[in-house]
Amino acid sequence: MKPASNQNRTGQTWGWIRAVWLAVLSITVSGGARPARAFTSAEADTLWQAHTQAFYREKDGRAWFQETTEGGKVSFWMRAEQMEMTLDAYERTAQAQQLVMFTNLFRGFLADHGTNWSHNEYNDDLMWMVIACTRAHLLTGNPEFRAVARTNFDLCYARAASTNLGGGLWWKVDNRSKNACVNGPGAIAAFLLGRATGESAYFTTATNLFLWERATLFDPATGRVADSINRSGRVNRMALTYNQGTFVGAANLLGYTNEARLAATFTMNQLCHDGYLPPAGENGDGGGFNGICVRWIARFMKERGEQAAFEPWLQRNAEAAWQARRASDNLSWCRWPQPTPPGPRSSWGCSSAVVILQVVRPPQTGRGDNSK
Ligand code: 7K2
Repeated sequence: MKPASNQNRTGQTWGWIRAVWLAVLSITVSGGARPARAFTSAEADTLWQAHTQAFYREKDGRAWFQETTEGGKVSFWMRAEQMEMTLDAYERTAQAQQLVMFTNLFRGFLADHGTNWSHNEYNDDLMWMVIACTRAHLLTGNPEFRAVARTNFDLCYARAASTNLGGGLWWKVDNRSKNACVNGPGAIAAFLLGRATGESAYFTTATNLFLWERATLFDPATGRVADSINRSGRVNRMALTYNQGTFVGAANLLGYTNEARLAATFTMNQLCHDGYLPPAGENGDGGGFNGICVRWIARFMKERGEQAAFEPWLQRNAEAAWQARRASDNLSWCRWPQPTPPGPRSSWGCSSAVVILQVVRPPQTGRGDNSK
């Protein structure tokens, strides 16, 4: 028979091993409810600066984003959305330089696409740029931004709104389908123009577009936002993060908090794998979907005090986006937690990581604020 003390010691040793093992397991399995390491606001600066260095170009006060690290100029809607990314950075840092960049991007955009965008047959494209310009107006008071936003919202709405299928906006001028990607942004654009102009008709339009999307594309049982409905009434149920995001954004602005929470929860629980937002193809339209998604979910979370439900998840993604950057130029692609590979990268594909670091605040460590 072994002495009791020996048994005790063995028992203690196993107890320790078990405790350490459980701790490791809980960190791994908890899905990072508390990330092991906390990204900082200096790191948000770094990702922003890396994107600027790789893609932002300016000549004679007119700026654009390169399409890739090799060159080119990014197309209409990806350009509009990277202008929104610039506003996200400004909203976090309040650096006047970022508004100068936005103004140069605005001038560059008008130089390439004019002040009337009716030549573009995609109604969603116009709505994205209206949102960018109206946000910029609300931040600066510059009437030029509002004037262009208003003209183009009005002409887009006039050609896209119809009573077919109960209301809503057609996606394209061929009037074949009504898609979440124009109706969510359309509702947001109308709401922001309501704020920018003080005209109540824009708020009414925003509400009508949102209520049509809720009735037609949203599933209140699950929070799923379907991609589109075609002109024969057939719904494409595919759920994409950017559509979830703009639905949450419109719902939040208009005060439909339950709908916003449902759609955000669906995104977190049904579209993510291991908590990570789905990796999109970085060169197509999808490269920036998660940035759009997170921009509106984070705003909803902050404005409605929903941090307990969504912040650990958003911070886990932001940390992964930071960790996924590559050492050579600090660019981070849209497929975190996988590391960014070497080779040419697209500005749009590298924008989601920048956005998430701007709109999600760093975890508060309890040992003082590590956010600088
Ligand atoms: O089919 C639509 C939409 O419903 C769907 O969610 C996405 C998926 O694809 C298009 S929207 C993307 C368009 C954005 N405006 C410019 C167009 O060239 C582009 O197709 O990706």
